[in-house]
Amino acid sequence: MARYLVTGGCGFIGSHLVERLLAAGHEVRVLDDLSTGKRENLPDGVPVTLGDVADAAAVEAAMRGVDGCFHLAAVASVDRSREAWLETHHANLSGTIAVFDAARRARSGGPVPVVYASSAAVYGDNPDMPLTEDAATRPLSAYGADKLGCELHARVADGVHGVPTTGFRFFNVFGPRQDPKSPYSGVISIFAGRIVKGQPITINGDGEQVRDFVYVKDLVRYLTAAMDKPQAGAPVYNVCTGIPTSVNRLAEVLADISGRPLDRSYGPGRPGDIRVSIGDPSRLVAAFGMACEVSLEDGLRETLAWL
Ligand code: NAD
Ligand code: UD2
Repeated sequence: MARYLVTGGCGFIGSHLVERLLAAGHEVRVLDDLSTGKRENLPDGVPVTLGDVADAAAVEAAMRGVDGCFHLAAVASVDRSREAWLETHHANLSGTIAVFDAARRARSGGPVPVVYASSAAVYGDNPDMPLTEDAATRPLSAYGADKLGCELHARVADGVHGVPTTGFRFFNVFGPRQDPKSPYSGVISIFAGRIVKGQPITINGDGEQVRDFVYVKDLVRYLTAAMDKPQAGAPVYNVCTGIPTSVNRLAEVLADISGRPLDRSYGPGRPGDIRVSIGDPSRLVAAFGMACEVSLEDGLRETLAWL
């Protein structure tokens, strides 16, 4: 049994991670400002400290005595990072430095390992599909630039301060508890939430933009596996399937599985939208000995069942 801090644990991905850690018998505490997360996403009894991950004192207090930290707190929206550049920078990059800094001193036995969320947004408009971890990073958004900053500071945490870190470049994650009501949420939760209610959906641009969708329960297995075996050298891994799905196709599959008619219209393309984003999972699979297992269709069924 170990004791872990999960920042952003009340959020979509964080709550699935907390569930998995509790099921494995670990003790978990959460630091979250509830800006997008919800207390109800977690079972009763999980201690939640309400605080800002960019507040060094709050992070130090939350991390005291833990065996490891999963750092997921961030403003997870490309659109929001365009509207609120400096504000999202504080949460997304300063918050990560606060976590690495606190990890240096969190326990008497030495620095605690940190497993943190990066993003496929670091690749930006790199057209070399599928993207391997060695592909050039060319972020297009403040969000992607800050996530790349997290990876650079992870190297400092490891090389200068002896804090073991593992970063994961999540591609497009989906599943239950991804907020269908927020305009900043992922396309699957927005489309699913509307299609089941018989409401129209809007496709940005021509709908032929392509994404690599990862089911959340597949993803959290990698986070816990990385914590079990911290590595030196601040490694970073894609979390992806390598399978492309266009936004048009996604809408059709969702309508098909839910048995509802598809009422779609096409709006202007989203500024800064990436056209194609497909990852190469080879390094992930080699390092952890497991591939993503849940198909898009099965993941969509579980997502629809939760709504
Ligand atoms: P989410 O919005 O559901 O979760 C983020 C959590 O962090 C929320 O509970 C929120 O309240 C909290 N939070 C935000 N700012 C905070 C702050 N300043 N201090 C404390 N808590 C704060 O989003 P998610 O999809 O679960 O994302 C989790 C992580 O995964 C983020 O780091 C995100 O950037 C990353 N990520 C997500 C995706 C995706 O497809 N969902 C893709 C790539 C990377
Ligand atoms: C996702 C992540 C982001 C980042 C990035 C990595 C979310 C919310 N964001 O951004 O955190 O890690 O991946 O590259 O998961 N779309 C529509 N209609 C809608 C909503 C979206 O057509 O109502 C389109 C959108 O224009 C885009 C695609 O769907 O082409 C996916 O959009 P998204 O916001 O789910 O995810 P993305 O890839 O911008």
